[in-house]
Amino acid sequence: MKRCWIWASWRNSGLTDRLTARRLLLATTNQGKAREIKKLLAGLNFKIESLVSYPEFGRFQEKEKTFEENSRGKARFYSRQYGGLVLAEDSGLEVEALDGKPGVFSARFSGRQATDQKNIKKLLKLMRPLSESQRKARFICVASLACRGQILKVYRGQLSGRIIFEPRGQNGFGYDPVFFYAPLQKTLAELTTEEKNKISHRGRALRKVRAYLKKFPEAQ
Ligand code: ITT
Repeated sequence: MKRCWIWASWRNSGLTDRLTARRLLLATTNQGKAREIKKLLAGLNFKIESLVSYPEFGRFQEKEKTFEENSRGKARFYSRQYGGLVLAEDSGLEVEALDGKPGVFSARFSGRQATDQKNIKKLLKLMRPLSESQRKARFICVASLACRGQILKVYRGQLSGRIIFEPRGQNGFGYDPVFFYAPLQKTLAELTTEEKNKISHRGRALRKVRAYLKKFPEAQ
């Protein structure tokens, strides 16, 4: 594969920065994800940028049936427009008794005007008849790194738990208030970002991304 040199020449940087710094675009519009990912990648020798600085890139339309296809598509789409490394991830919740729903539709489960609250409300309503033993669920995260339209690496992480009957906790985002993690006897929304990152699907996938980036570009 063609080597992907990303010694940056980003705006307003000095000569030293241009020669030594490396850029990584976090390709997500979800502030909850971005907060967790920034902590998981803290301290690496990369300038981490966000899509907020690049409104001209437009928005990738997720149309695929799997997390991996969406994740790869998102990473490729933004990396064709960005002169550096791109990290995209597709993630979501799969409920066993609902045949894996909401799955890739997790963000828009309650329709076009979906919010976290509306998604949770719809999920709890659908699951109301289900007993405790029928409430098994898992979060999936597929993280992809790309450069100039080519995928470099794809990593996966998952977390098993169950959906409770009423939301609990104020932290996190998405379905965190209804996702109960038995080993800690808490929902993910009752954990701090650091505690959640230690065990979460995203934490598991991003620690592999981190190990790869630590060795980059030698790792290619
Ligand atoms: P980007 O595509 O811009 O990254 P998005 O929110 O649309 O943002 P996804 O398509 O990957 O991203 O959908 C992820 C959804 O899955 C997210 O909006 C939540 O509803 C749910 N989700 C994923 N990870 C979660 C987590 O750690 N905690 C709670 N809910 C999560």
